[in-house]
Amino acid sequence: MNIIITDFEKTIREAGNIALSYYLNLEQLKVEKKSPRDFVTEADLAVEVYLKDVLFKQYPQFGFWGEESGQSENQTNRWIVDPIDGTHSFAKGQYFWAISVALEVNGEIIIGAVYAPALDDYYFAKKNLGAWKNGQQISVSTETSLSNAMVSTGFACIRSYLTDNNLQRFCRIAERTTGQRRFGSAALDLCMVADGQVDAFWEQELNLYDIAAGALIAQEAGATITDFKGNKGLYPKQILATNGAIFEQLLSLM
Ligand code: 2AM
Ligand code: CA
Repeated sequence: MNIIITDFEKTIREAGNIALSYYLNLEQLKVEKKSPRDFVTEADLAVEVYLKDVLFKQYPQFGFWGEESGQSENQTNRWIVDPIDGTHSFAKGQYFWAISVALEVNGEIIIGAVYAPALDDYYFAKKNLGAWKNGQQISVSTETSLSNAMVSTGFACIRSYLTDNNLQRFCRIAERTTGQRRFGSAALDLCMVADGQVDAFWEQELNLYDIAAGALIAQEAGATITDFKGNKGLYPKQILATNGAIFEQLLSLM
């Protein structure tokens, strides 16, 4: 299906401006807990209300699934939205948080946008056509040695009280790599693999709305996306994204 999207970047950037208006006034921000380690702020809600409204008006043929408001009717072809990925970082005034919007048609993610307003970085990908950051085409790093690699991960599994808390895996991989980072937004982590800022990223216990857009961006930039056993595809409960060249080396440590 050839989907024409007009004014899409404008819509995403406007959502970013809404988030920024709260970010620049954090002392006034209302923060609530959805569960003991999971936050929602009024900014998350405002961004999602805006995106749901505009996307429904502009593309009435698609349904909507957002982290905060759940699923509308028509989940066959739908927007998958995380209004703020990295809410905790956002609420602390840090830089690494993003708006994540993906379009799924017939079970396939065909468009992905991740916008980090505090960095003013806009990542976009279209299935089979490539990935861009701020209008420039991007590709994964060319690092071939795991021992030289810079990797990133996250610990949503700890926040979800999972028995496998990623700590042993992290230690194992940290001992075999040069750099390790933890940015706190899975959507942005995947974009950083796409852009070659890190050579690989893995995390467990995520949701589709955290990774749908970022995984397409990474894949279109040349990344290999698998679960921890190396099965290709999108597995939110176990995602491993690498530049491809270090895939086998990292997979053996998962
Ligand atoms: P969020 O900021 O939208 O909640 C960071 O490790 C990643 O985990 C982020 O993408 C974050 O998304 C997600 N995350 C945060 N809390 C979580 C929880 N309790 N369970 C699962 N994922 C979570
Ligand atoms: Ca999220």
